[in-house]
Amino acid sequence: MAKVMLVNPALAYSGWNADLKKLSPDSIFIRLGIAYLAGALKAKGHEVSLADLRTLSGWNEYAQLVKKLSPDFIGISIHSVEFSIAVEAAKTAKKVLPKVKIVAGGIHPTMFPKECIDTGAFDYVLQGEGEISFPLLVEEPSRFLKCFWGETPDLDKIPFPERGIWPDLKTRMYSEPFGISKFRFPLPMAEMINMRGCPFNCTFCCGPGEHQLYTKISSNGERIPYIRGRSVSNVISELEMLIEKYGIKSVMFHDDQFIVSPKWVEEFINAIHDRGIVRYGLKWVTSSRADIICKNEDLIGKMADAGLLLLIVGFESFSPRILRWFKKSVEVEQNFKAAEICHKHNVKVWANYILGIPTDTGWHKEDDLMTVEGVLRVNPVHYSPAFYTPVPGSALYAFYKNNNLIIGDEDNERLSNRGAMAPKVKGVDYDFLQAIMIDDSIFW
Ligand code: B12
Ligand code: SF4
Repeated sequence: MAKVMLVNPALAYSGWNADLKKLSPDSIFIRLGIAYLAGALKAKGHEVSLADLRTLSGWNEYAQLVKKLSPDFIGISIHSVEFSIAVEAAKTAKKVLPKVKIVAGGIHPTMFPKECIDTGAFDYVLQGEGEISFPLLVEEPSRFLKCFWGETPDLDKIPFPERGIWPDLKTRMYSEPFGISKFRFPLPMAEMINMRGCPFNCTFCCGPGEHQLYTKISSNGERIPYIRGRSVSNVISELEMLIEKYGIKSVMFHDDQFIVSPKWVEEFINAIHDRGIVRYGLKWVTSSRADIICKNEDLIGKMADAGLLLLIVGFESFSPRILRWFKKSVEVEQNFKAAEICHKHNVKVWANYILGIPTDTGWHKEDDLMTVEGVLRVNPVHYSPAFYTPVPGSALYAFYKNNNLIIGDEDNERLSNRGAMAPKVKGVDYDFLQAIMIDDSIFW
């Protein structure tokens, strides 16, 4: 049996000593990838602990925790915006416990394994999914190369996420994560995910990164994207477990796109009716795209009848030029129509949109003005703006990097640890954006 400490380095959009009373998804959400690894490790008899940096006061407290827990292995889950924090976490742990083996995993190490190894901070990089291979690594590390691919799991056969490694899980479940002034979710709320990967190819998003992360080996030996979901019965079993164990009243499905297969969604809705989950009163929230909502109006109605309260819609922009630049495959009119459909079925709309996007013709403030006007017309229950970030692994990242447009230099480490509202791209007037941005969050 090995002692494994998992690290959630999610400081970038949150911070040390994150206050759970300040309602923000970045501070409150657990990380399901880590919880899945914990479930898989525990099922094999390993002892698992957690260092969620947001719950600590700083690097000193983290070093003390490493010393106290004295793990054999440390696994750090890394998104690009957290890369420098993850490197610091690995280096700090090595100073305290020079013999500990440190493993990097998640989307950033999958895309940039050499960059991780070159820091000298990690002993291993696991690319791809970790439920099968991470337990094997901690059992017999000598079998593994420094950098290796995790075996692809069957999503119906892996243990459910072990959320209990968060000692403050109940507080998190009772902290409504959205901070919407006009509307509250029934609590406690749990987080779940069905799909791994997204079939769309929007250029601002790290979809290509996900295509590298969720993969399988094809019959001719090539590694290919493997976008897939769980069976309806597997998702229902987890929901029933969460209702029984925690008495959850609501659930957030973190899928990139909940409606990838309308047939699956229909089956899921029938199942939650049949199992009495709708009658019990469970409410839910998830994400979708405007074009998908327009194509599936009846289904949106059925989702609403089955407890869907809120849809997070990635409108992203109301400027045709930016929608084309983002290869969103959505027209401005579809954005408006999708919002109408949601309003008609009494589903509240959370509007995600992005400001400050220079294209190959430069930055045009008119694009952002169109977006702000558009999003006002959509009348969402919550406005969720972000300043455009060139995300490593996205199709557009190369354009900003090659044209020297990224503020604060170009390497991934320096792009890390910046909040959603920090200036990221040269040539954008961020004072202007601050002035036109709509901020209706109650706490931040
Ligand atoms: C839920 C979610 C959020 C939530 C919660 C984040 C969280 N704490 O998990 C919120 C809303 C807060 C959020 C915020 C942001 N997010 Co987000 N988010 C997601 C989303 C939709 C699902 C994550 C998830 O649960 N996946 C399912 C689990 C099972 O998979 P997994 O995490 O990949 O873990 C598996 C493997 O990666 C591996 N693994 C992971 N860690 C480790 C560690 C070790 C040691 C090992 C061995 C293996 C391993 O094994 C796991 C099990 O198989 C993903 C997209 C996606 N589908 O993954 C985007 C995604 C991770 N987010 C992304 C981004 C860009 C952001 C933001 C920057 C957005 C913004 N502009 O505001 C912020 C930054 C927050 C941060 N600190 O990183 C990008 C990251 C791209 C990148 N290059 O890093 C993604 C991939 C979306 C995308 N396609 O662009 N996000
Ligand atoms: S923005 Fe949404 S729909 Fe587009 S590729 Fe990313 S997750 Fe998929």
